[in-house]
Amino acid sequence: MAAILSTTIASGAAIGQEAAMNEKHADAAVTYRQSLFQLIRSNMGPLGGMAKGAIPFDQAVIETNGMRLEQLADMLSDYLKVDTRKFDVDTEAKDEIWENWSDFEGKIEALKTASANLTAVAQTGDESQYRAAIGKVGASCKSCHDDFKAD
Ligand code: ASC
Repeated sequence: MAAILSTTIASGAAIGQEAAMNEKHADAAVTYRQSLFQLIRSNMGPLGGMAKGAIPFDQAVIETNGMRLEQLADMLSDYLKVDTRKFDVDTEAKDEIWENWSDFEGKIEALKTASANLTAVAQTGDESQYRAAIGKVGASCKSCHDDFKAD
């Protein structure tokens, strides 16, 4: 364990991260993490439409997508831990993700919490709470993008 720890520190990566080994590894990591974000986006899309009033509230969709968002959020740490900073990859992921890894993990936790809350709210069937609960999920997306996404 001590040997693993010192090796990790010497390579400059924080605990929980791993440096991409080569360009191919880095490119694959970008493809996989962008795929995960696309699934998050796909599940967030209808919820955003409901919160805006563009489509009617649908309890079943809110419950399903809330559960999926929690599950997808649970994968974020694994898919983002591959540190691609040393490679010339086409990415909107900011270096700060790996520089401030514990802050980044805090943002992931916020998405998990907001998603679990959304599912719980949908299960109550109290439509008056839907918009605010969706808003909390959207706010967790934005809070992370503000710090960690280049756009
Ligand atoms: C979405 C989406 C995001 C977030 C963000 C919230 O639906 O695609 O990136 O919500 O816009 O502010």
